[in-house]
Amino acid sequence: EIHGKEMLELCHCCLVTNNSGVTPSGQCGAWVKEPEGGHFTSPNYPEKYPPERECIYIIEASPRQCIDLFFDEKYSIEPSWDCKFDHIEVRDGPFGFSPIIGRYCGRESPMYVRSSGRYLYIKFVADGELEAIGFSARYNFTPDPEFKGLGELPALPFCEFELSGPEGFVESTQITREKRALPTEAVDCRWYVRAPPRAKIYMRFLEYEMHNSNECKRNFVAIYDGSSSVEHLKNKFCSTVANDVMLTSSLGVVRLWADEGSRKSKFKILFTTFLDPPCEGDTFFCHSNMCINHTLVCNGIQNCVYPWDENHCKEKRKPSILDSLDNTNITIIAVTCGLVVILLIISVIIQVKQPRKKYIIRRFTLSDGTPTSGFQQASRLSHHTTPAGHRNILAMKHSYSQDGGEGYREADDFMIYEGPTTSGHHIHHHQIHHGMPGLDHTVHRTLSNDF
Ligand SMILES: [Ca+2]
Ligand SMILES: [Ca+2]
Repeated sequence: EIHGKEMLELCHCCLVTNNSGVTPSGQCGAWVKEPEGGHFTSPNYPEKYPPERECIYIIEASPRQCIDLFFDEKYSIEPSWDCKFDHIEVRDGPFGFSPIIGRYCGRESPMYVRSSGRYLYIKFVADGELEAIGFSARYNFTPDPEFKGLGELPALPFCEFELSGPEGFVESTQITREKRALPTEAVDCRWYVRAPPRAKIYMRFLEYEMHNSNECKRNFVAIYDGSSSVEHLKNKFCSTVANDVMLTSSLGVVRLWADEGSRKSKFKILFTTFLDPPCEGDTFFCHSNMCINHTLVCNGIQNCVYPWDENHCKEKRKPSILDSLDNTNITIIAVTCGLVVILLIISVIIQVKQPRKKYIIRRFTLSDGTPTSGFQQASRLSHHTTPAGHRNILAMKHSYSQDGGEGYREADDFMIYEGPTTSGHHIHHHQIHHGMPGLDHTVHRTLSNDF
């Protein structure tokens, strides 16, 4: 048990100070790691290397350090034009696409290489025929001249997190929330995201901002696929954008490096674990080679690469809108509605009261009012007495068609109800109110005083 604990501590030490790796592991020669450096060789060195072999060695130095790499003089690789058969390739960075320093074969050796940053990528390739003794390389870590004067970096706080489940958030705010580091301290934090066996992990950036953008030595977010070892480093972001990452293993590691002056660097990643199709049980098919947990459908978070899991979720969204109405909102709506109703009532009262100076109400009935005729007529005969006492009679005949198609029709006969008449007035204005065809009509006639 004590041995196991020691191994763990040793391993942790390796990760921090000498996180170097080789792929495929166990097939690519020897690798001795020491705190200040180490050495590695091609397979079988100093015997001939085997045919059909591709080995990738990645060296990682601690923050503010770079790498000096020396090749042993006892060196030989099958020569070829442009080194297109067996060769060694050295790159300045952790990836196969990092800037190339050189490609070597025959008797030509890289001799000495210094990295510009914390990483070196070395690839050794042997084809199917003609072998040689290969190479042996030694490296040591040295302070990065770029950080001269800053001195040695103080010990970094231990900062690791464990996450699991069908989905979850990896976020930089967790560091301060859980008091893992002071705001003035540099951090090198890791989040281990564990999916069930056979499952994979999709990581989507919801938020990403590096305080010192494009200064990769000062701050970056890295994503590893399989372990936190450098050979499993999949992406490293330090510019203005970060892309979503699809992992192929069930262990994802997110790492944030931020020096003392970069602690405003922040990110938030949504991780979703998924299985390959065909989708079994009640898993949901994302249309992008992902089967996700059914609980992630319509949960308000886009888990699929395209929002298939959040489409057609209206039934579930409706109550959420109602739920969002709190008491204040309801009060405001109620008061507004009440005011509108009161204003309406007031305006109706004013409308009704104002022209009521003098009304003459006359009723008449259509003698041949056929209910289905679709038209109605309102006719009026009005008269008033002149000051001289003579009676003038004004007769007006109107016919209205309600549907427009019936056209004009004259009223044949009508009965007139004569209300009280007044003298000394002129007809000035009238209003006609329609009822249903054939029903009694009420005609309001307004008379106004001209004097
Ligand atoms: Ca060869
Ligand atoms: Ca979802």
